[in-house]
Amino acid sequence: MDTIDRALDVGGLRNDAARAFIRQWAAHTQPAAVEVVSAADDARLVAEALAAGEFAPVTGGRYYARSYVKDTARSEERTFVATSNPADRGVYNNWLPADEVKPVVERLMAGASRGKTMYVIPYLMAPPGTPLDAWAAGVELTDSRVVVLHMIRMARVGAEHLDRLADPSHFVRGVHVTGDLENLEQGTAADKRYFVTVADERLILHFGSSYGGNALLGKIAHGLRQASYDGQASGRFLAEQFMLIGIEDRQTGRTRYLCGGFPSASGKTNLAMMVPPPAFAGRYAVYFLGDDIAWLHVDPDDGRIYAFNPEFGVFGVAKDTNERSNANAIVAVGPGTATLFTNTAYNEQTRDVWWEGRTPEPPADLAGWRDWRGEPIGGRPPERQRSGAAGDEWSHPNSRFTTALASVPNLSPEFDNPKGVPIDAIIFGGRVRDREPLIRALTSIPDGVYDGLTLGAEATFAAEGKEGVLRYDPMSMRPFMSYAEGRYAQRWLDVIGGASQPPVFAHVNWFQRDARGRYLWPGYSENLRALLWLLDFRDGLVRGRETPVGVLPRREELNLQGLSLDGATLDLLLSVDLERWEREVRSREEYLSQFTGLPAPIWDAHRRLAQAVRRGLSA
Ligand code: SPV
Ligand code: MN
Repeated sequence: MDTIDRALDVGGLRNDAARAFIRQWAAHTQPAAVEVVSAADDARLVAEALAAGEFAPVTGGRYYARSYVKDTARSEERTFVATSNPADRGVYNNWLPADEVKPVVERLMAGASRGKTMYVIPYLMAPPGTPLDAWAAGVELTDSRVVVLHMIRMARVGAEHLDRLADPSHFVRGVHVTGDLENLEQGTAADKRYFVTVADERLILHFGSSYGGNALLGKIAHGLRQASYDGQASGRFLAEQFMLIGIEDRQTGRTRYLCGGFPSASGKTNLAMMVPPPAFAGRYAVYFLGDDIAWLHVDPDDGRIYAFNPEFGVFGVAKDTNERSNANAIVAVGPGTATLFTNTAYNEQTRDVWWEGRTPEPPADLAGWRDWRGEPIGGRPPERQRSGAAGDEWSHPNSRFTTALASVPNLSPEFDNPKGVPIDAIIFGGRVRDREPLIRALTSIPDGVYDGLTLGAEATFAAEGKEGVLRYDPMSMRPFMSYAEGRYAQRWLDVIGGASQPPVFAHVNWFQRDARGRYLWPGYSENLRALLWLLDFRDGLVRGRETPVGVLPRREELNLQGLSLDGATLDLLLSVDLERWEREVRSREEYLSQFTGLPAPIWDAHRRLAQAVRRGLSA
């Protein structure tokens, strides 16, 4: 018996197909050793990471790591979906023929793990026992211990997850090779990074990063890209970049479940960890099920849509996370949670972390503080120490915390229900300055699906695009699309249309501003008020006001108890600027025309909206 076989035996990895996969890739990337890991290895691996200098200690049994300076975020330009079927090419999925791109990545990976350990991470992207378990198992091979420690928090990790498969060879095969980060020419024309999901082979090959979705293959590559492909290939489910929450009404004893998509930086994690406003705390509770991914399916027993979060942890943006924006997150990353912080600022004397927005001002005493690059703040010229200007931040804008679901204070007891929770409402929300009202309900499935497909967030100077121009992000899946958008829209119509009690759809916007640029709505906890209106609307307890763009709350239908908001502001929040909408309709026409095979009911919904807006304007 050779050393690889022995390592697999020691790690309890009995699955023959997995063993063959590991042997094949070990022969190719040439690691010095192979090691199977499980969640039980966490403490030992943390100790090794501390000893190796990959982690620095944070008080309360938490840890800190810096990434390579040019490896700080998911790269959309270097991410590709490959298949053998050209019909899978979409507008957003960067489709490549599998036989063309596979050899390119394989060449980059050849011998690239020399001298390192190849960690074998068997994992499950689902609560154990789910009806979708045929699509949930995977094996990630990685040459990074830090990646292993993140995966242990973000997914259910252990060889046992491969022992229960109905078809033992049906698991996602993921290969992650870090590569020589200092010589990959990131962001240039000669960029050597490749993040490829070969979706029709269920094979994920990621080369050239050890950050977030580039390297934790269970999360985005499997949980979203591969899963959405599997969902349509099997006809069994949808996989979406959605948060998932429960709202309990203690008066009726009922808990209702909502899920929904928001483009990045639109507050999904804050929404899912929401604390009800003080005036509501006695009556309502909000429960967290997930902040980034939901798999949706129709339950054969009652015909309703059920959803679960396939993840096991939270990989949250640190920036602006504080007691007011997200009190539950502050607890979830607190002492005793074994949280991993990446690319925040770090104090090597006090073993503390800080990020922009954690407190209004950075720590007053600069002693021991280093920025995310590892440079001492005290070593900067005084005017750059606390300017907050771009480039002077202490933490990277995409710095993150990684913590287990179990540490989230408002975690729902249903989070690991294998079937998921029944969905009452699906919401979409972007960051829109002056067109989208606080909330508008959509009463037909095609109208709701159309609304999701036309979701977007306004570009800022920081992101690509012209200031204020909408960057469309269908269902918030733009970076995670795995097949053509027309077919994707049809899948949505089929799945939701096949439900016995379809959820109600709504569009929300917490980011409306007045002419002077001030936010009209306080957001955060107060967002619960809009969601409660939606549930009342679904139950027929309120009727709302019909407008060309959907049903809006009447002023008196929103529960504003404990919130001081003047009448003029409220009117603005619940108003529809039809002239802005007319421009939006034209821009949607252009956007939707890019997609081939968009189903007729989607175009019909678009024309209905266009006509209603026109009629409203001439009324
Ligand atoms: C996102 O970018 O939407 C994430 C983080 O959830 S990452 O896993 O890096 O993709
Ligand atoms: Mn995400």
